[in-house]
Amino acid sequence: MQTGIIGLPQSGKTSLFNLLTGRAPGEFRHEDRVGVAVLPDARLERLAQHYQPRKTTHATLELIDLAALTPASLRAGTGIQALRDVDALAHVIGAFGGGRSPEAALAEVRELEFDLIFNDLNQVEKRRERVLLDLKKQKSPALEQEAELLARLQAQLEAEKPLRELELTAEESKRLRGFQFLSRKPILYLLNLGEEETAGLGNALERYRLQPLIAAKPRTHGLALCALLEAEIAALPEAERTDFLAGYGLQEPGLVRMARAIYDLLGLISFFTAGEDECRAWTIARGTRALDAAGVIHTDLSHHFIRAEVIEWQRLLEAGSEAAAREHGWLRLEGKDYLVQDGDVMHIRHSG
Ligand SMILES: Nc1nc2c(ncn2[C@@H]2O[C@H](COP(=O)(O)OP(=O)(O)OP(=O)(O)O)[C@@H](O)[C@H]2O)c(=O)[nH]1
Ligand SMILES: [Mg+2]
Repeated sequence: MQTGIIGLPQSGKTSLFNLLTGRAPGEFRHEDRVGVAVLPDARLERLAQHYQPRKTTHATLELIDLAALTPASLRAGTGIQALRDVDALAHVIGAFGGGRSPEAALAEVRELEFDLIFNDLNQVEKRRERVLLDLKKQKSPALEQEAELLARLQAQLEAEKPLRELELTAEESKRLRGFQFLSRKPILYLLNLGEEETAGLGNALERYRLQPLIAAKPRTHGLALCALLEAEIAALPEAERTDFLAGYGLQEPGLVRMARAIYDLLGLISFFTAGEDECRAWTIARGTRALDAAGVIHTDLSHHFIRAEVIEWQRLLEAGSEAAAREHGWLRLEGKDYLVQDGDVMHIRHSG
């Protein structure tokens, strides 16, 4: 799963991409715009503190630093086409340097949304015409269903609403996947503020009137940060970060919130395996069965799956050890259809 970092020229896309993927600030490597970001996870760190494993492995996110969206690239359709292949969008709104008023930031968000909607509408109309033509030649329940679904999509788009806000069944969502609709992609709005505004990071989304575009909208998140401040935080020794952040009234770096928001938008959760050898976070989609989660660790584990021993990470630490948790009766034995929960620590019992 890949998240595309998008936005207007000089909005801070590459700065944030570099920070998230651990590249040096100001490192412009145009040839490799795809990078991997580590997902910071305090739960995993707590487990590692306890087990002192030889190795600690965090979950990761794949990011792509896409070319700036310019009026010309949007008009030509090339800027928009590049967004098709990604699974989620992180839209960086450059609001630093005093160059951007709240009105302009809001207009930017609205314009991009309009472009996404317009592009999807074109695609839906074309496909719907085709399906209606086919239906004239030959009736089929599958085609009729598709025509009905496309009519709903068209109505949504004509009302200038993005497809991500449309309630669809899992079956319908699946059927749409091949279209790669742009306004269906989950989106994170990242307001990149100037250093002079860091005191107001906490309520920046309200001040920029972005809150109504985000609040209560499905698969839409927003947060404010300052890329320059994030760079300073990243350069600090671990031990000094908490105090530095507190000085700005912050509890954690914006990058951490950003990575977590993207992970959530993608519908991903983590489960853990923990031991003296390795403590590790594994990435699965929300709603994954234990059997399939076992397969993420190793395909053999799903082939020879017997049961999963499961305990919530906090509970395990409270017990002090797996053996103690077992004695307390806190370790549950779950079958292959158990839906793995975010924060579960699992041990897969297997044959062979
Ligand atoms: N003052 C200030 N400058 C910033 C901030 N974020 C980015 N910049 C500067 O803005 C310039 C552009 O940043 P980039 O990260 O390269 O922006 P970009 O969106 O990748 O730019 P393009 O790829 O050219 O579209 C750089 O000189 C950054 O140092 C910020 O939060 N505050
Ligand atoms: Mg760039």
